[in-house]
Order: sequence, then structure tokens, then C-alpha cells
Amino acid sequence: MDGRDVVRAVQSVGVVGTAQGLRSVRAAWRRRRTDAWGLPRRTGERARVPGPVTGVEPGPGGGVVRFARSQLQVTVTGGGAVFWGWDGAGVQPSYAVPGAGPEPDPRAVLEPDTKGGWRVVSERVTVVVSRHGAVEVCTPGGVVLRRDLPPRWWAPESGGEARWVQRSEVAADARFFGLGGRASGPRLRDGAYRLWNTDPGGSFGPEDDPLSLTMPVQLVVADAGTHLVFHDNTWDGTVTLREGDEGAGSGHDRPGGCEVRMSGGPLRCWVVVGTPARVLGAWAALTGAPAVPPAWALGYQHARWGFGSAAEVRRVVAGYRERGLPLDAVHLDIDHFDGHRVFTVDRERFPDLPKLATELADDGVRLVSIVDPAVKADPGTDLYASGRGVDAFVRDRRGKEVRGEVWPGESVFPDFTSPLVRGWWGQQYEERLAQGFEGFWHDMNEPVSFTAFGDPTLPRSARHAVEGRGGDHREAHNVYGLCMAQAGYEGLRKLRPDVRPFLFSRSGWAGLQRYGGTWSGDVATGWPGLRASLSLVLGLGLCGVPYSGPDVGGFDGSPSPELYVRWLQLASYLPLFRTHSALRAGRREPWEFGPAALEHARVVLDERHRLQPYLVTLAHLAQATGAPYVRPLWWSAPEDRALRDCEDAFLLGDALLVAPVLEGGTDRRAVRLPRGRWYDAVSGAVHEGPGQVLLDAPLSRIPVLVRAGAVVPVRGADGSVELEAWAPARGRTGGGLVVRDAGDGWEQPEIERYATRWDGDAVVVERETDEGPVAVQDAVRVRGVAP
Ligand code: NBV
Repeated sequence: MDGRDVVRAVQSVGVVGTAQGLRSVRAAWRRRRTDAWGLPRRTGERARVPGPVTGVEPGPGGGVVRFARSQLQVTVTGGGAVFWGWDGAGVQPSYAVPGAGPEPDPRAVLEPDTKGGWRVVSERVTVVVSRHGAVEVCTPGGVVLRRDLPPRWWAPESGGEARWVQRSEVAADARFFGLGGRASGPRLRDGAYRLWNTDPGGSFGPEDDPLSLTMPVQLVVADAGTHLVFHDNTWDGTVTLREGDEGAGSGHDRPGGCEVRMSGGPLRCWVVVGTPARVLGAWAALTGAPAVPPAWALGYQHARWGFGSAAEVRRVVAGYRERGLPLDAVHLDIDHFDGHRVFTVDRERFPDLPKLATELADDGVRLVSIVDPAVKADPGTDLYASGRGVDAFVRDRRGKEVRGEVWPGESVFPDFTSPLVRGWWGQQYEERLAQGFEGFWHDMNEPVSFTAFGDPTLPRSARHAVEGRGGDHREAHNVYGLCMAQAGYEGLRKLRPDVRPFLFSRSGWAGLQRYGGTWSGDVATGWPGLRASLSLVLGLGLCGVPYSGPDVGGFDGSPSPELYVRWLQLASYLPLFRTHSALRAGRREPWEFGPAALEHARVVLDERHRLQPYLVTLAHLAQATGAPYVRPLWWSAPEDRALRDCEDAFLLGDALLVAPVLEGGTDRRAVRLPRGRWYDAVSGAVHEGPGQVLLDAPLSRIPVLVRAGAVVPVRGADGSVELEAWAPARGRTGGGLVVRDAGDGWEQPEIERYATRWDGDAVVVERETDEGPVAVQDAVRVRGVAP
């Protein structure tokens, strides 16, 4: 316990209240003691590097290269993804990759290279393995995208897990993105990024790292090409990034550097090369297609920690209705539980939840429930008793249940890394469905156990099933939230087979998108928090988790009306659009910020409502192609360096460019444009890219531009889908995709293709089919032509 720990301990006692504070001090000591006898002692360590090459064994898509002190399996697959694993590590077992992975490319063979090493050549990528175990990933033209130096391991002399380090070089002009949800991005600048899902314990800003959802996935974008690299290892680790320097004619280039240091677990890695769209497509093929949320979850949602009663929920919903503001869902936080116990209801304050749910449903409003993993360790409660019946809770090395301190008091933690426990937990959602909930919000699943000092989670020595292989929390921690999401998702599929589950989770790991999305957690109220919100959504999308969004207004305190409006404007173009705030923080209903803010909010909510068919389309396209709804400006032009460095605007699908206002007191902002013609969505003013324009951004709206030629499905006044078609530049053509939701079930809707072109002085919109162009059935509104 160092000085900072003492301060935190004292604060915790003061803040949380004496009883719980003291319990959290006790919990911290208990955890420390458990680890002291539960973890192997690291005495001496022996370092190892692969040594010189000794032979090869060709196999499908590559083969095994043997070194004096290690071996490396390299497999190149047809889609441009490459796998390599050291020391016998294969693709499975993996929490990220659910299947066997893509098929090896049968044409890719190991061949000797001129320098005494080996190479595998394929259509999209060449992998070169040096005599001492460096691995290069090159474009087919031979340009090196990534060079991994020979790894180094340190194995404890007493046996057990080896820690390792892998250093790599990338191009001097490369930019790094990803590593899960990072508040300081989206561009990841020089620094160390920890891989250990962590509740920052209070509201966070751009300087806080790590947060609840980390993953060892990086997207590296350079002139020579884009690649994604994934170190498939769930252990605690750190990625240290250093952007390169270009010599600019005089000195030499200094390459960019990346060092991955892991405290244990396999050294294996996937690299995918190609355009950003191809890379994300291959990544989704590898780790699973993103779940499509029901259409209502692409509308506007409102939450609060502390509604406090059903009457208050009714009052708030009526507030939206009376003001004619669209609202699609209300989220109930832990204050609706009985004694903070998950899967219970405080019947005094919420006497008839099913009735409330029906009433709200009549108004088109769905109910979403928070779900926390911690179970009160009280033998008198059904959940604890039934969990014990299936041996559901995490135990320590001596077989005792691991106890922690969470909202309900002394708690135990389901071991979601056990298929059996996931099955048991999934059944519990039956109670939630019976209460009328339609969606689920997983919280506190890093997992959190309040401790006055040190890491607020379970002891590292705590035992986990790890799918029957057996392991401890060092390996299971980072996938705890992922496995909880799997439990919820699979449970819901069994309980309501005809409805697509809707869940989003604070913590997770690579592959979370298979089950649902996430949100930004407790982002701090303030302009830096607003910027962090965008960073998180963009970064997560590039890691394959496309559905997320912030707590509009920030979690704590009270935003100024200006900040609130700006936050609402930004978030209305993000997949999860939700207002939320903490207990005792200011309220976030749009009418709480004065009449002017209310009118601006009305415009925002109406526009989100109108754009819902476009968001539904993007959700289906994310599933079909892996492309996130929210994309960086360089998505289709990664070679454009100015776009690569632009962090304050984004694309929503192919059609829209959104330029939020991220600072106070502004009514104009510079917007960087990708190539092509862009229309101002409101005024229709024309701007030509590439380049930068200065646009008006009064508090009433942020600049939103539409790509010339785009076709955007929107909701018409009568509720039906209309197509908004924007004129292509003269002599050019355009188009867009539309996917209509066939309800909340599993039916796979068709992807419809539309094309726009000029015919004389008119813009023509047609639907493209295999039989040729056909007339459009929907109402079409052409925009961008002089009246
Ligand atoms: O359940 C209470 C909150 C919730 O409102 C928030 O969204 C989560 O991120 N929860 C965290 C636990 C307490 C945070 C102090």
C-alpha cells in the first residue's frame, strides 16, 4: 500500500460511507492475502529467444519453422488474414475466434528466401520469416507493413506461465488506432496502453486509461497500406506505441514502433491486410458478425440512475409525449432493484413493472434493465441459492467462494467462463422478460469489487473454469464481460427465440459484437468528456464493435445548456443514442436546460427519428460486411494523410459526414473534406473536396454534409420509408444501399441497391436488380438540384 493507496482508502471510506468504506478496505486486504498464497511466487526467471532456424515443415497455407529454442506456425488464409503462433500456439482455444478460422490458402507455400529465411507468398500478402525469427508482413509489391522482431520470453525457473515481449516496427508515417475503447484517441499517440479492463472508479476523461473495454487489436494505417493486428491473448499486458518520424528529405526515417508486453498466455497473432473495409470485413469473418439491434434500439433512449419510482418514470415519459419529443426506450438502473440485488424489483417503488411496461409499449417506449453480475452472498435469497446449486461462483485456490464488495453488499461472482454457469445465468433473464424488459444493459462486469486500494476487481489467483481447461483470474479477467454477454445473449435466444436480443455491456473483449454493443461508461461531464465520447465510438468500431455511444451530457454533475446541446447533437449520429446521468447528478431530460436548448434538442431528436431507416440499414450492413456505422474520415482514402490526422469529424455510413462541435463558445468550425462533392444537409450548399472548409455551426446545429449521389433512406411524415437522393456531380453517378428491417426477428432482409444519375436536366433514381434497373417503389425526394 503506497501513499496514493492510503489516500484512496481514506477517500473511499469518506465517499462510500463508513460501513461500506470499511468493508472495501477489508476487501482489499482480503484480496491481497488471497493472492499472496494463491499465486505462484516468481523467483528467478530465464530469458529465451528463438535462436537460429533449424528446419521447416511445410503445411497448408505455410507450415512450421523450427528454431533452436522455439517454433513458429505460419498460416496464410485466402482472405488476406495471416495467423502465426509461437511455441505450438494454434488458433484454438480462443475467446475471440469462435470457429477454426478461415481456410488456409492452398496455393501459399513455404519457400526458402535468399537470406537464409523462409517466406510464404500469397495473392494479398507475403510473410517473411528471418533466420532468427523476425516476421515481416509485406504487400504483394514487397513493401513491409509490419516487422516483428524475434520475441523474447521470460519463464519462471519454478515453472509456470512465461511472460513475453514482442517488438515491432511499422512505417514512419503510420498511425495507430484501436486497442478497444480509449478515451484519448481516436489516433493513439505515443504512450503505454494497458490491456486490463478497468473501472476507472469515477467519471473519466481523455487522460484516463485503461477503461472498461480493452482489447489487443490495433489498426495501423500507413501510405503503403492498412493492417489490423490482433494478439490473441487475454492476459494482463501493455502495448507501448511510438509514432515514427519522417526524415523529410534530410535525415533518415525513424520507423514507428509497437511493443506488446504480456504477463502470460500464448504468443500468437492474426494480421489482416487490405483496405480498411476489407480489413474490417475479414475481422468480422474471423471473430463474428455484429449483432443487429432491434430498430427501436436505433432510436433515442433515456436513462437515469435514480428514477426512484414507477411514478417518476411515468412522469418523465409523459414529459416527452407532452412536448412531442420522440422517445424509444427508458432504462432502469440499479435503484429499481430490491436492495440493489440483480434480478429483483423494489415492489414498493415499482409495484407493477409489467403494467408499466405495457403502458409504455402503447406509447412506443421499450423498457431496458441494468444487469450487474455480482450476486449478494445471502443464503436466504433465491439467486444465491440456485447459483450455489450449480456451483456457479468463483472460488479461490482453497475452494472457498471469493467474496467481494459491490452494491448489494458482500457478494459473489458467477464464473462466466464456465458454459454451465452461462446456461444458469441465461435462464435468469426469464424474470426480466416477465417484468416486461426488452433490452439489457450489463454493468460492473470488468468485474468490479470495490476495494479501498489497489485494483478494484477479483484476486488474480481466483479460479475460473476457462471452458473446462481451468485457469485463474489473470487469464479470465479480460473476458469476464465478454462471457457475461454471451450468457445473456444465449439465454435470451432460448427464452425468446423469435426476437433478436438487445444487450450492451460496459466491459468486453474482441468478439463482443457477436452478442451486442457497449457504451462509454461514466464519461465525465465537460468538453474533454465530449471529445472522449467520439474517440471511444470510433476506436471501438475499428476493433469490430460498431454499436456504442456515450452518456449524453456526461455521467456526473450538470452540463451547461450549450454542452448538453452539443453532446446531444454529436450523439444523435452515433449508433447508441442515450441520455443518462448518475445518482445526484443533474437531470438530462431535454426540457431541463431552458426553452432555447429544448428547441435545439427537438430538432436533434426529430432528425434522429427521421434518420432511423438509415441507421437500420447501417446496422444490417455492419452485420453483412463488418463495416462500422461510424467511420473515420479516411475510411475510403487511408492514403490521405490530412484525413488520417483528422479526429474531430466522422462518416456515418457512406453518405453522411458529421462535424460535431467539441468546444464551447464556437459558432463556426473547420471541416476537412474527403474527395468529391458534398452538400450541406440543411442548406444544400455545395462544397468540393478534398480540402478544408469553414462552416457555420450555430448552437442550433452542427455541420452535417451529404455525399453527392448518395441515396439515404429516411422516415417520411406518414412513417413509411422515403428515399432522399442527392444529385451526383454533373457527369457522375452515385448510389446507396437500403436494408429494411423485417421486424425484430431473424429474417434476413434483402440488401437493396439504388443508383443515381443525370438524365438531361433531371436526376434519375433507380433500383438495381439482377434483371437490370427497375422503378423505385418508395417516395423519392431529390435534393441538391437548383429548384
Ligand atoms: O448502476 C449505477 C451506475 C450506472 O448508472 C452507470 O451507467 C455505470 O457505468 N454504475 C456504473 C455503477 C456505479 C458507478 C459509480
